[in-house]
Amino acid sequence: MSSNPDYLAAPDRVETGFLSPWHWLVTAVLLLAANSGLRAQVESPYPPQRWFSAIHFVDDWQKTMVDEGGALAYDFGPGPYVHAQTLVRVRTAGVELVRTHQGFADPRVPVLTTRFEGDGVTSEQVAFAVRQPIEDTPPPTAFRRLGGLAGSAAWVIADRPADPAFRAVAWGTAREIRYQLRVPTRARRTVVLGFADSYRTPGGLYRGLDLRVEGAAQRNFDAMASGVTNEPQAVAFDAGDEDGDGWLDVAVAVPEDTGDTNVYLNAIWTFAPEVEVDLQRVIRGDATDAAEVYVDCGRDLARIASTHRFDVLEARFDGPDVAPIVEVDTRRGLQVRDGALVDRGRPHILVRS
Ligand SMILES: [Ca+2]
Ligand SMILES: [Ca+2]
Repeated sequence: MSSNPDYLAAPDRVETGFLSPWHWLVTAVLLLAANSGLRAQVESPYPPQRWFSAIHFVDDWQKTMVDEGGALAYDFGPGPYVHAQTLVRVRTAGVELVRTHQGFADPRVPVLTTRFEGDGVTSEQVAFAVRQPIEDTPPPTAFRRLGGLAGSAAWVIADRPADPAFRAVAWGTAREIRYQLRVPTRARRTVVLGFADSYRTPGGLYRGLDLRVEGAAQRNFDAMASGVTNEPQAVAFDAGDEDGDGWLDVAVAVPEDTGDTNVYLNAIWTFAPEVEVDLQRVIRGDATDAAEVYVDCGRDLARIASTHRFDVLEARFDGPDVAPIVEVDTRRGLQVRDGALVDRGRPHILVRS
């Protein structure tokens, strides 16, 4: 691209006062490129082996990605961040399809096309998102999350029968996780926090957690002290609304001596003081019906979303005897119901042909 001395000298002539010289220079370069009539081409002789393309909207609560193989990719976890814990792809039985193309027709429109070929079969798969406002006011919850809402709906497959709330996890990236639980003013409650770590292995990085529950003494907790990955565990607190605001404050904070400043929390239960709490029953999910407040931490964004989100993967095949297969690889606890896969009672994956 040629440079034009008149354009580069332009900052000296700016008199309006609100444009910085830097802003003016950037704008001028863009105009020059647009007027040149040239089509820029970026060559990538050494592409990465793996990549993701975004198909969500700028202000979207759901950030869906598509991997280099055309699969919808979800549930990136708090370690390792780069692996999707849920992948949805369409392939064909008995035919090895190889990707021949992937790209956006227009970089400003998040509709991604991936093409495949193999054994006389071709396939074109188009991924895009659609959203629709939620008209109904969501029912009030007896809890709320403060600060960041980061989390993953599919991080843990517990190593034993456990409450489904252990799967999804709230996390704080170098900051506290904070929840407030509704209680009668100045009431006391037993608060149980649930943890399971799917990332670390025995002897690995130390990631302790400082647990702060209003009205109870602070405790330090390390789920890997047991030496078991994916083990659901629970810690009970004799808590109370000491400041009389009608909320019990819960925080999982970063200890000073930690080797990993990212903290996590899988579930919360509160019980009336007269309820005898057996932590093994809580872990199994057998005490959840007796809880006054039950929080499946890690699903916070979906709970407060103002739009429904639909991701569409439209797959077309051309060739003899094509038998498409929808393949779902996930840590979510999906169940088949009425021809759909449902996640905790809600439709999650539908297939139409
Ligand atoms: Ca959870
Ligand atoms: Ca309080």
